Amino acid sequence: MTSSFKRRVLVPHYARGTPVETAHNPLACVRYGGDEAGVEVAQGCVFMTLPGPSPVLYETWHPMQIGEQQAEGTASIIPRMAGKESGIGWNCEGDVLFAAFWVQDQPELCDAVQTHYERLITLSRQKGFPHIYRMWNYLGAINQDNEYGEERYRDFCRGRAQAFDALGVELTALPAATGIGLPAGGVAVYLIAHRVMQGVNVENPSQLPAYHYPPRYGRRSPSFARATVMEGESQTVLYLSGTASIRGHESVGHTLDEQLAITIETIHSLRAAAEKRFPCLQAGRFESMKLYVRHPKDVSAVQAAIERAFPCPAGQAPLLVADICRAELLVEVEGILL
Ligand code: 3EB
Repeated sequence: MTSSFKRRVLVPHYARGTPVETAHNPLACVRYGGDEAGVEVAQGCVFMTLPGPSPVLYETWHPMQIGEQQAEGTASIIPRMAGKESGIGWNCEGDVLFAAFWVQDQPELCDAVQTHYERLITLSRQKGFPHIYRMWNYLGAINQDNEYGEERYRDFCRGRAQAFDALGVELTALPAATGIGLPAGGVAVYLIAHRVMQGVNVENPSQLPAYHYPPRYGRRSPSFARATVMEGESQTVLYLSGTASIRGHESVGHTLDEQLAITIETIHSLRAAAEKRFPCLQAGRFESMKLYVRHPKDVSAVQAAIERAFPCPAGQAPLLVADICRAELLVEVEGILL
């Protein structure tokens, strides 16, 4: 008898204002908003809270089937397992893993970020999920200087880059990511990883790869790919990194309207590059997006423009007011296309 098992990846679902943490048995629930930042594991779920104002946004993570595979040994029937070890909350089921940390604020972020990043990646590998395909990074006071006069985002980028170096991750193997500010506190990082499927990275022809940004943006370049694609037999999923108004390596556009137009154009050009390699994405649409806006006054304009350019299912393009990793950037957009 040949048995097969479902090949799956993780996708988010968004809800506002209501405590849906345990709805539909998610692997993880990220709460954007709350006083007590942190990561805990309870009832077979990772709960992560990021500091911020109410109303709270809940992001729950669910396995989605993208194909069937012949069973190899017992890989098909790995049950859900969750835990917290050396500050890393994790939860896995079958071939998908969610893992996260929260680290308290530090006068200099680099060392704490490097240590926790190495623990996070090492834990993913040790649990059997070496293929990290998407990461999120949120840090307090992202555009402020640390004690040594270095912008905290740049300080963070050093720690992250050193961790990837130390663990032998090649630049072209870095996952898609988001890097965004928080109103307060330290550093929150989470990732999704796969047991057997390596994501395929796509760069954007209109932008320099972030890992090749010149030193004027920081001593170490940001460690991320523009997008990572997970290809299944029945579904292919594109995870789009946080995307802002950047051409080459330079921020462009002073007004919100200019930055919005360039951000949308940048997403189209990334999508076109991905479709060349994965033609099935041509029929795809954005299943969800997350919009980040620096100034509250720009909220409705950003929502309207993105909704027009990339219609998503109702409620699945939530917006967060947040600082963005370059002080001149007013808007950033991430998304998942399938
Ligand atoms: C950019 O393109 C805008 O540091 O992880 C976007 C996505 C950005 C991820 C990160 C930063 C990050 O450089 C900023």
